[in-house]
Amino acid sequence: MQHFLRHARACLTAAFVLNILLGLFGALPARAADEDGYDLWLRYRPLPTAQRTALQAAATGIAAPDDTPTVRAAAAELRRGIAGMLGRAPDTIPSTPQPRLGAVVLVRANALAQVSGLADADNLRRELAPLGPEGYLVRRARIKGAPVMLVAANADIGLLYGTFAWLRQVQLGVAPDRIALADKPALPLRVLNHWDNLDRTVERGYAGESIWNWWELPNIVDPRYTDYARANASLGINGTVLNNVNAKAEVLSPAFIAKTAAIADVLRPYGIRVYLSVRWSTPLELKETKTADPLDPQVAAWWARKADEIYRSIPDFGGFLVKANSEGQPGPQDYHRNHADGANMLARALAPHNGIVMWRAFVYNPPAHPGQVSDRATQAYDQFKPLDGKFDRNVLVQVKNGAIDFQPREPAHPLFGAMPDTPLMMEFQVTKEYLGYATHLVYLGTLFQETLRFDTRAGGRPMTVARVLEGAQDGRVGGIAGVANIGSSRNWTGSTFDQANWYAYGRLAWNPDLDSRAIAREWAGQTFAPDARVVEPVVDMMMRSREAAVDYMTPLGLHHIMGTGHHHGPAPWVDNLGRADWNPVYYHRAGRDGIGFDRTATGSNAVAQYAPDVARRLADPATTPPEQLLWFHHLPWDTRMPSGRTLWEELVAHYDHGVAEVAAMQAEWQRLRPFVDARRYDDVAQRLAQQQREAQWWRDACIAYFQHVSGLPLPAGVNPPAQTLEYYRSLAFPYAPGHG
Ligand code: GCV
Repeated sequence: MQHFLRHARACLTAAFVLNILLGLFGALPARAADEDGYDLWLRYRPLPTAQRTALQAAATGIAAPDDTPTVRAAAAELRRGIAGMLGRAPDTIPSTPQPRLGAVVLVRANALAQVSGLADADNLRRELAPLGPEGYLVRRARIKGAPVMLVAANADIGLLYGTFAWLRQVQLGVAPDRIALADKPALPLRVLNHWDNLDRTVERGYAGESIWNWWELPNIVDPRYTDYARANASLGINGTVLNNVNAKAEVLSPAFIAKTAAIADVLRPYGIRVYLSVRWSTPLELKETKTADPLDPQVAAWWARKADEIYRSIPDFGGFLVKANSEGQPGPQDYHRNHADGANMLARALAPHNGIVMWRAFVYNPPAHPGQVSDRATQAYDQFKPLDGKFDRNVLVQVKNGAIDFQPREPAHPLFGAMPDTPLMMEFQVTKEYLGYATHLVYLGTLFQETLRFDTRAGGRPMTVARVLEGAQDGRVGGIAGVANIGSSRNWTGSTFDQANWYAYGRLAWNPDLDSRAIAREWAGQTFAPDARVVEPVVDMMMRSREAAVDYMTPLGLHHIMGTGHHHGPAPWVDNLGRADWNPVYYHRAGRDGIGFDRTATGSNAVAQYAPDVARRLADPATTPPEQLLWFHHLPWDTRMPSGRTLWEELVAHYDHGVAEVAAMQAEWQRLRPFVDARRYDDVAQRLAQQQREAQWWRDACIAYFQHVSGLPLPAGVNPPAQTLEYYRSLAFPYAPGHG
């Protein structure tokens, strides 16, 4: 009895304390049901009661013309979204002549007149005119005095984009009657680049196999392709390159053209065109020509015939992406021709069909003489700048965000702003080859934003990279590409937080001026719950995550000191690879005298490739952004930093800070436990724990190595590395994923 009373008292006290807590902080939600992440940000979970009532009134039915696959896809998405959020499906009602009160009405600009009783039709048409073929208008309107939710556009794809935009707002908890949107994309080409091989392996892929099941195509079509299309269309992505830039000739065989056509059929209603990466020497390898010289008429004729063949199966085929004379791939230089000769030959084969060529500028050659060291960072500019204005109108030059290779931080590529007479495409890497794969939580929105907002000062005036892509220099608009992080994993990207990188890429592709924090908020609200108690900590973790990775991997402008081949983990000591510019020691140049790559006039003079205003700033360590210091300068270890520390002390402090940041992210995630379903919570928690171990490893191995080469003692109060340098050097990762 005594025991019972004690127990009852304890329970009452606990209940009392809980009541007070709930009174103070609001009711804790019951822990949500497990989710596997398949639904991405299109979860459409039931809304809280108040919002549900509002949506119920605003979405009694869907009125949409039932005449094209794209509009049908929009109506289906509306139905799915509303049904999910309300718990009951909306009615389907005719859109003309008069949809009823509270309907969501999809209408094309040229059909506005047929909606009888629609107030303001003329104004609506005027508002729509500048929004172009892909834009949309979403707002309340009145039909015979009754309020409706109008999604209007000049073309079907705008109706689909507008639908997704409206659903996004509703999912984020915006009251339906307060949603008013008018938007259009800034860039016409918003493309994903899959580095997917025909055997379903994925180069630099960390999310399972390729989603393209080439073996089973074209007769067996995975429904996942439709969900892929929905997710991309929800962001406005309108193109996808299906295969790896390290391409195989077979992708242009009749069998693979049929497989590509089957994928194109699924993606078409969602406004997504398919493209293929092509191997320069394809006709030669298929033994259908005797050379691959771009100026040989037989070669040009072969490509023209091949283009005709493709377009017979895929009338809206987008075109080719080409990696040529890069990392061992064949190209026009094999025949002493230049990149423009090669790109233009392909462009002429595609031009009659309105196809385009995306020609990559990711090139670097071995030094002409053994022992000679040229700066890899200067080579793309050296090869492409002289070709400005020499490309056909349907060629775009695709430039990586930085001049080396998707490092945790790179200065913007000097080609942006330097080719005013050539449309340029940005190439970002969404998959995290150098950023901890799908294991580390690193939100790339901040990285993308940093490059897009970089002021090139081209022409001596403000000119961000985003404006360059938008054609501010001569009106020829470019595009944007992201190396996809998508695979066959149930959650698509290998981890929940890697979904955010796909999301952020797509949103910035639509509007390069969007703010990465606002994007993170949108994503978190849709992916977890539109509840500030979840969104704010999640966003905080995301916003600090990339800087944390830079700090524990490559602080202060260090770069390319990762493990050989797989790029996993630290390996600053590597000095024995076949080419000088594959070795980490080539990039950090650390020794007794100091550390960093001198890219000023006393070194490789890469700074001179930037516009004069930028070059001047980067030439002087005092005016170089501290986060890029060792990218541009080789400095003595005792250089005094703005913080008052020496360079050596500063480097160590950054490594320590990176590790501490991961610990802070872990703690933040632990506090989110009550708000996130157990399955996703545990998965993220395990990844963060692994990230913590690997951040510590990066920090320890790098400090051990740089201490060894500098001969300096550890700064006071700093913990020594857990293991010896020899231990870190001995680690091997023979089966690391994604290594082509
Ligand atoms: C597709 C880096 C990657 C390669 C990739 C290459 C490229 O070197 O490590 O895997 O190859 O970039 O972008 O072409």
